Amino acid sequence: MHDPAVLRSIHRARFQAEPAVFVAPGRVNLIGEHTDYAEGFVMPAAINFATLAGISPRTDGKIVIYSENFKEEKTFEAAALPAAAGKHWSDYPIGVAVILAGEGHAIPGFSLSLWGDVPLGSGLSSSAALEVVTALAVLSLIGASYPGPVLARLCQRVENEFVGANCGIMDQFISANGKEDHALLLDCRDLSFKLAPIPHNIALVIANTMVKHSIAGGDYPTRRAESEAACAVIASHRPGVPFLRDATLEDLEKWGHEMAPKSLMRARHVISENLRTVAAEKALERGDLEELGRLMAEAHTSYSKDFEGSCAEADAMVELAQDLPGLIGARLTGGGFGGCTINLVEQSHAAAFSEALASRYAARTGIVPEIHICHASGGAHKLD
Ligand code: GAF
Repeated sequence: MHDPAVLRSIHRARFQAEPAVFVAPGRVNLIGEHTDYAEGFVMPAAINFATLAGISPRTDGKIVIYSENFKEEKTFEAAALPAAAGKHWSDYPIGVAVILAGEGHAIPGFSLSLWGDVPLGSGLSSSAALEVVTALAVLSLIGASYPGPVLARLCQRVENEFVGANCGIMDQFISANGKEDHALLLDCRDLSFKLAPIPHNIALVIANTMVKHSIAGGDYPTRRAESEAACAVIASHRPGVPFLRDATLEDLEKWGHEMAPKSLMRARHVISENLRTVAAEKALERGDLEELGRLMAEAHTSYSKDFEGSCAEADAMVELAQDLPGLIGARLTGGGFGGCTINLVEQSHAAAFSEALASRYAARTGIVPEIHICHASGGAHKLD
């Protein structure tokens, strides 16, 4: 994580004011992909890449947001917040102000400095980190606060209602509620969760394919729509199935022939992924790492073949990891179509594993990957 003292001095120099400073992490999802918007299960962990925000009040009614990453400043009027997103990085922080205003909060002028090290467009939830850290900062400025799950919902609404990305709750939830050394088995229906301890001898090795990932593009909403179309077919026979969370593989056997072939494939992924995610938490809990690895491998195949959410580079990254010493399990993580793979690796092998994977991947694809040895971190909070 970047040094908060540096952000403080950036903020002071730019705005001549002392900021309150907050942090929100990115995330990696161990298993449970495209199940969140089906009200199913996910098992993410917050990671030690994060976005920092410094905030101080202003008296001129302006909201001035500076991004150290983009070296760019953007100004808004607090009394006339934008009605629509501008396809710009500032959509995320100003979207938070818009959603909070819609909740009845009076939004004052403020200066906000942002600086993060969550790799952008890599499927590690840089945008969720940006939303959550901004929400914490603005809420503290106006003397309000929300429980973590409510904060996560508000930030999800920034994506859904302001930015225009039809994502689920996973990324905002884990950024707001992550716990050091733990993954969370999250039930996306009622937002209850179970802490899943990650043993100290397991490293989270995150391998970036360097293929850009975006959930705003066409593929994410298309897959979501296809899976929801399958659910509608099941619901026409069995009304107790509002979401694929409620469906079974037997439902697909009975009524799959009424679905478009792609819809059937998407639904098979989502339904089986829910089962795998719950099973993976149990395997982790009883220390059955072989079973955990098997479930991750199965999840990747399902994501790649049935959901068609992978890409040649991510498939290669997973395949090339298979026989490396120390690997417990590998799969593509996050929204898909690029981004990163998550590799659970025995800590003592993590460095050699990363080096070998990087050179194999470069030799196979001609792309130099970025590989990070991460650990599960705490959720968003204020920094002293
Ligand atoms: C992206 C979305 F933002 C999440 O809500 C989730 O659907 C994920 O893709 C896929 O599991 O990260």
